[in-house]
Amino acid sequence: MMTNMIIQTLAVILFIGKSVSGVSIYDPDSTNTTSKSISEGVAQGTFVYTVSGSSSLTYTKIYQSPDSPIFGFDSSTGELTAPAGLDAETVTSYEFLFSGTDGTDTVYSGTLTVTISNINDNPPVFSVSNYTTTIVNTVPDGYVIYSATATDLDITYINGYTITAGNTGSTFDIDFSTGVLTVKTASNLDPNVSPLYTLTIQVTDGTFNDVMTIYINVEADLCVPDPCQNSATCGNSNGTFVCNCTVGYIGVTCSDDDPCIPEPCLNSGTCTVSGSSYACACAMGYSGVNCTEMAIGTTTTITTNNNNSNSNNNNDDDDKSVTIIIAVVCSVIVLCLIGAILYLYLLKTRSLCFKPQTKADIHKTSFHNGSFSSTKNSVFPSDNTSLTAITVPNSAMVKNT
Ligand SMILES: [Ca+2]
Ligand SMILES: [Ca+2]
Repeated sequence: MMTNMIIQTLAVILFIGKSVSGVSIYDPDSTNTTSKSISEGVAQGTFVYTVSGSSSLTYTKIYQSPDSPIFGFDSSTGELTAPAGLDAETVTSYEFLFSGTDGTDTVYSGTLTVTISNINDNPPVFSVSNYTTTIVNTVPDGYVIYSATATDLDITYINGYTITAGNTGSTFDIDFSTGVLTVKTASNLDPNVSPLYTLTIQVTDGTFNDVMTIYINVEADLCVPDPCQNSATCGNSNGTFVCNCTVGYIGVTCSDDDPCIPEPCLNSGTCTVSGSSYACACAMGYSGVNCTEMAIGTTTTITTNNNNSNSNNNNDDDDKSVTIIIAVVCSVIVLCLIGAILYLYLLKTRSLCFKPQTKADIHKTSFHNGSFSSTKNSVFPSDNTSLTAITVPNSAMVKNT
């Protein structure tokens, strides 16, 4: 577009005010444009447009965008013709600019736009070439089996879907517009008669076709009679039944109570079902089967009440042993403290009972009724040495008669 504007601007500068007699192409400084539409499927050389009806000028295609494929152009007649390889899915329009000269003066056209219209020149293609599924023999009429989809590179297209083979007894149906495959005659479904259907699905855009294969296995419904208990819902999966239990029940048939309801794990522990039992994932600082025990120096501890799990029971025993050891150590410390206090008390008491006496005090002592008396200065040292440090000789004692 920028190139186009530059060319037109130059044309205005160079040829403004000039005219070429008998020329019907566009005034170079006008904004006139015109358009033309051709099919992407036209043959090479097909006429597209005539720049001018005059035969007295020599014409030039001075501009084409995009520049490929190159449109044909006759400089004497001014005819524009289609190239080979037009593709509406790639380029939807082209723009052109022309000039005409009588040998002396030159004029330029306005912009010619050629639009490329779509035709159905691309086939539809299925997203997958085959699909396998399994249904049970109790599904109802209208049961959706598969939704076939095909893509088409054409700008616009209409695809239609049909079953072309394998639909024994018209057991199945497919929507022509949407490609949705359903069960049409459910009463035909019998795994003992036809355990497998192989359907050929075709898609067409009216010109081109594609096919895919759908394999449908038919199995007996294991949910009839319903094996699930306590209001559970039953489903078939890979040749067996699956019970979706309601809250509070577990087990293959939902016949067992959920051990996590009510919540057995305390102190923010998390309960998970483990077989027919449960396991508590304890919060930091707690341990034990139900996270009721304080854990010392431990992080999260997972325990279980599964009697078959010796390892978890051993963990509980270890926790108890640690607790007992700590209790014993504390008791010993307390007893030692009590013993020390008692010992100090006894020492103090004995000290008071046997307080050292001075020699004056002992001098005052007399023994009566067969006791002994002492003579001053014959027994005791001159100082106040305690009594226990003195030996009294027998000669110093006189028995009173
Ligand atoms: Ca098509
Ligand atoms: Ca097309």
